[in-house]
Amino acid sequence: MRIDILTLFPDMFASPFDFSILKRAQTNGLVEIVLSNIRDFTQDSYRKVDDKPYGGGSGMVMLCKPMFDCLESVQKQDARKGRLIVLTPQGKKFDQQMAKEFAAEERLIFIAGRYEGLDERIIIGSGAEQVSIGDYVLTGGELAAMVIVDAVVRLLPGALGDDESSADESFSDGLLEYPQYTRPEVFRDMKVPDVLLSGNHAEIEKWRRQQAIERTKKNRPDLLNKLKNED
Ligand code: 6GU
Repeated sequence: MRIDILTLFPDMFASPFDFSILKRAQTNGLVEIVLSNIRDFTQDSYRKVDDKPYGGGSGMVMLCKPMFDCLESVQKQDARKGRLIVLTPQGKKFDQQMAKEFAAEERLIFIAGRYEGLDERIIIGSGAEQVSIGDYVLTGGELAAMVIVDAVVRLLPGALGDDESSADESFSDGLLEYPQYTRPEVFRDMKVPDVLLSGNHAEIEKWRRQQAIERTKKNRPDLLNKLKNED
């Protein structure tokens, strides 16, 4: 998979992509992440990427021209068309289902906006999908892009080791994950539940399922309602 990210701050991405599973996925050739600086596609001596909004109001709006020049240059770098995504709090909310869809693409192109927003014609003219990572406002799309890339890359076949399977983790069956324990059996008077030491795999399965349901009921009742409505 190839992932392109168009941003004014490519340096923000160095460290998050340089550790653990994401680093290994790149080294092993599962994913190539290409960062492009929108400012490199300005033509004026100020290297201007934004301007005041028509109609007035606070903040600055990102210009069409550098963005489209950057996007068209990026698109030409590879024959794969890819899925184009603009990161914005106005977008459809990203979730595990969307992560799975994205992981099945051969190329993803993300536009990370800064400032108060993008000229609407960037969205209309490029045909990009708008995606948000949640109901809060970030200073730009960069952190959202990192979150999405992380969630997608770990789903690529071969990205996780045998002992890191994504099959029974939170959200994979619509429930939060069950509680996990490792050694020692007792830590500060807190004991590992007996059932996990019993060796009875059927009982362990049953316990884990119950725990997952209880935890979901307590922390994320909205997920349970979703499950019910799908039945
Ligand atoms: Cl994608 N961008 C910004 N600026 N804020 C957000 C977001 C995206 N998703 C949630 N908040």
